[in-house]
Amino acid sequence: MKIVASPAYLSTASADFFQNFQARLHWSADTDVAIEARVAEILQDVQSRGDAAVLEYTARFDGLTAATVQELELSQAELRAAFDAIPSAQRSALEAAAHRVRLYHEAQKRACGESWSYRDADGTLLGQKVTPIDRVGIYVPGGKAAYPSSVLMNAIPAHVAGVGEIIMVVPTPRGERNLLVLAAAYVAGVTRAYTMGGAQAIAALAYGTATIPAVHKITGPGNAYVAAAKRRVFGTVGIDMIAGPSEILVLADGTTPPDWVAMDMFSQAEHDELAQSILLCPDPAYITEVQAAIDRLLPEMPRAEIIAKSLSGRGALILTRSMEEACDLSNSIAPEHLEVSSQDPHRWEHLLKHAGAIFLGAYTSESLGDYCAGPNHVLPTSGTARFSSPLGVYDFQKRSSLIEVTAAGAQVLGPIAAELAYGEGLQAHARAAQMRLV
Ligand code: HSO
Ligand code: ZN
Repeated sequence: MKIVASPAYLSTASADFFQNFQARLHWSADTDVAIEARVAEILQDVQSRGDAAVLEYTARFDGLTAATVQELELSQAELRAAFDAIPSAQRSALEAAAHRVRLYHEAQKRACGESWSYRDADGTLLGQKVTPIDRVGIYVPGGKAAYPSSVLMNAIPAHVAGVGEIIMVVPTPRGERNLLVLAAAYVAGVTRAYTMGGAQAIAALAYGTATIPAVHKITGPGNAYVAAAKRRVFGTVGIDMIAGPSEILVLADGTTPPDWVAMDMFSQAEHDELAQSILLCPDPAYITEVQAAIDRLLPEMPRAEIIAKSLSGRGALILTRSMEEACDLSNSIAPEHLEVSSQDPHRWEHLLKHAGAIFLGAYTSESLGDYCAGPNHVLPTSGTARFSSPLGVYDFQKRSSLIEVTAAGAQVLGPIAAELAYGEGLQAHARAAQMRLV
């Protein structure tokens, strides 16, 4: 049977555009109550029985039996051995990608990850001290979404931030290790790794066990159980975002070869049947060419079925009245990845406000950003780019305010504080400030 990918064809000029557009866009992140209940039970169990519970769940869900949790630990020598065992072309690519991702995050740290302070006229020192989180956990999914590139994208910013200990967990069904994932852990500077996954691994990281030290923050994607577990341990530890399916929005002025755009749309669609690929373009003839490229290229794709389901179920080719209108529409979607496929991308860039990552110009395929350009590929999805940012060095740091009031400064601040403290009925506050007045 011939596989076809038919994204919805929509025009902003048609009367029912917004209705159809909303229907396409909608994605429900509703959590499954059965999953929630199961996860709550697992978390509780690991919290009370520790290592023994972790071992039982790992045997039951991953078919991996071990007598102790130490046996599930991968030593640095084993990570190194994995690196040595992969083909040399993969070794070089991993190192080149890691190098660029490191440089980018070092620049990010210099720009917005350093402590700062100033003194006011009385000599009072005010500032912010930036410190790394002591210990973080990185979840790496097993199975179809086991991405070595995601190991780099999570561990490198943590390393650059100065995190003391980076503990990776990766489900390893029946003990079959993913060498490329372990090699990436080696390259990225992971300090400890355990072959365990699921809600039980999240629980072990959040609460700690006799063997596994509790971490202070957990990042990294996972399945519905892992997402539910991360939501539940939030508060005990920090978490990153809960990622939805991948998304790409291509804003095209019709000057990029249509095959390039079709393949870029495939590149996100191949992640997941629920991934979303959207083209916005003011030129109807170009949209027809992209659809023709989709039809021609799809049969060559090993993941044609996933791509077809994603494009037919959630994809859209949208004819806009102008590039300006396309920019507005893109802002209303706030996509994870936004490609500005134009010969003059900077003309449109200043109109674009909400996107996880913006890829400028025909040569900037989103896939380069996924692996090796440098910026992080962990990005806000499902419209959350309206209020959140890519994973970065700042996610592995925290900030403490610094205040040093001089004797002269205390004379200025004391009366202000005392006045407000009496207003709030808090006498000790007021008197503490007043005692320092001369
Ligand atoms: N595009 C994905 C990341 C990824 N792509 C990993 C390939 N490997 C996140 O949006
Ligand atoms: Zn990708």
